[in-house]
Amino acid sequence: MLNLAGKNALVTGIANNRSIAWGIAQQLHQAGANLGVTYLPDDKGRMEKKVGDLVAPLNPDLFLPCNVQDEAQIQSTFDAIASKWGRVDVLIHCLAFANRDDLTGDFSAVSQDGFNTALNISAYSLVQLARAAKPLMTDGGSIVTLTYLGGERVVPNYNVMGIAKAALEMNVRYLAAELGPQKVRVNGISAGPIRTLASSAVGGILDMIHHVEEVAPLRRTVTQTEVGNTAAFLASDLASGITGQILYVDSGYAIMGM
Ligand code: NAD
Ligand code: 0WE
Repeated sequence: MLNLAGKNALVTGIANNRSIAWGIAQQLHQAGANLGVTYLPDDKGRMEKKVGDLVAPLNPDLFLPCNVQDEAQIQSTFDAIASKWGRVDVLIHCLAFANRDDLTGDFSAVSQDGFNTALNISAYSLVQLARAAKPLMTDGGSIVTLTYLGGERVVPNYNVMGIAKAALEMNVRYLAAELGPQKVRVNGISAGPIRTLASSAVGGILDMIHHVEEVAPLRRTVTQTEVGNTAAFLASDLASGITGQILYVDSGYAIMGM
């Protein structure tokens, strides 16, 4: 049975009740994990309040601001983990960002700044978090990130995010090779399109969802809970032989050629 009792799990990327990370946090909690949650802080403290209220029923042990663009916030997060837990077993990386203008129009129009922003926040952040977690994953561990088909095939308008996801998926493999001897596994979940804050800000997401409902073998989209269950599995000892992989949770969409 899936059992995460006694495991300390850090979840990044919760913005609201539609976030994939929220689906993951709930399933980790249900499986008995001890949770730490980070949020992206803003100047008015809105996210702290909003995400804090949302996650309160899961009784997180740690609740910390962590903008991955600020190395000092990453350091403080893992300092707090070191003193409160002494060890971390599960790291969920569930965040991405590109400038909105770079998710429409010609891909080649992307600026150097826009390219760097997308790659920094969406791909390099996994390396930063894994590096900080590494010395604290003393009893093995599981790192899980979220990716999308647009990182391996062309999806209209996904543009620079596709390049970031390609880099992210390669980060998964290099990190899996580095951390494997320490019994730390690193995997990605390639989720089908789900309506969230990030995806709803993108033009045409509803059309993409309808397309999946027509074409995917299961004839429907996936839910945050389904992604959460897969993340809980990958976090657990049931997945002890799996590392460096990208698992599709996409109603089977990615197998189709026509
Ligand atoms: P979301 O908007 O709920 O989550 C994105 C998160 O990224 C937010 O919590 C936001 O605060 C965080 N974030 C952005 N910049 C940050 C920074 N500098 N530091 C720290 N956090 C930052 O949207 P979501 O759809 O749940 O996205 C979560 C992950 O799932 C992303 O990696 C996304 O690419 C991936 N994904 C989403 C879909 C989809 O259709 N929604 C499909 C496949 C993969
Ligand atoms: O990874 C994502 C979303 C990533 C994302 C979304 C936004 C919108 C708001 C990153 N940065 C931003 N920046 C913003 O300002 N998905 C997998 C969802 C998604 O996004 C798409 C998709 C799909 C699916 C963009 C274009 C085409 C398809």
